[in-house]
Amino acid sequence: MTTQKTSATPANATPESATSASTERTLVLVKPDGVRRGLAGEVLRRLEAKGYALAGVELVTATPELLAQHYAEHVGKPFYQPLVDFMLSGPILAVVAEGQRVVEGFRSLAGATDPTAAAPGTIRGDFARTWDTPVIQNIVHGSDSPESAAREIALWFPRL
Ligand code: RTP
Ligand code: MG
Repeated sequence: MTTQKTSATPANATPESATSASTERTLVLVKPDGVRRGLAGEVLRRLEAKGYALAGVELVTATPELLAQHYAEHVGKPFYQPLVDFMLSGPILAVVAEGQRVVEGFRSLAGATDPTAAAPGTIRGDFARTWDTPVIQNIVHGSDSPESAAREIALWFPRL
């Protein structure tokens, strides 16, 4: 009996290893509420199960300066200081995920900003709810455009 390869596709040509000019990166943050509740692994699991690659993972404690840059678009809004206080309330798992259309793809995995409205099956829909807190707590952050992703990755992973 002869042994035969069962696939004509070389192992290094699987979709999982394909990087190209269209490969995108996004910044995902498991916010302090997510880390406190032991959901960091669940967020990584969902990213990997969807097929995205992890290009960087680091547990970090934010600073007011880093958050002022990260949330520059929200400086001056009524929820800005509560948001900063919340993001300083514990460690954050910072993740760079990679794949075609990953920015849009992770926003879809995360679900709506308002966790009460977020669809079941999404991270926020499954694991977050509304509380009587000064700012919405919704487990994860995901960059909202490839341009935001590049800016945010440079802030959280200066060596990547
Ligand atoms: P994120 O930046 O965290 O991925 O969330 P997002 O794009 O869905 O929402 P964004 O408008 O960028 O707001 C950033 C985070 O601020 C908190 N937030 N609280 N009215 C409120 O209390 C309020 N609005 C926004 C949330 O934690 C939101 O994710
Ligand atoms: Mg945002």
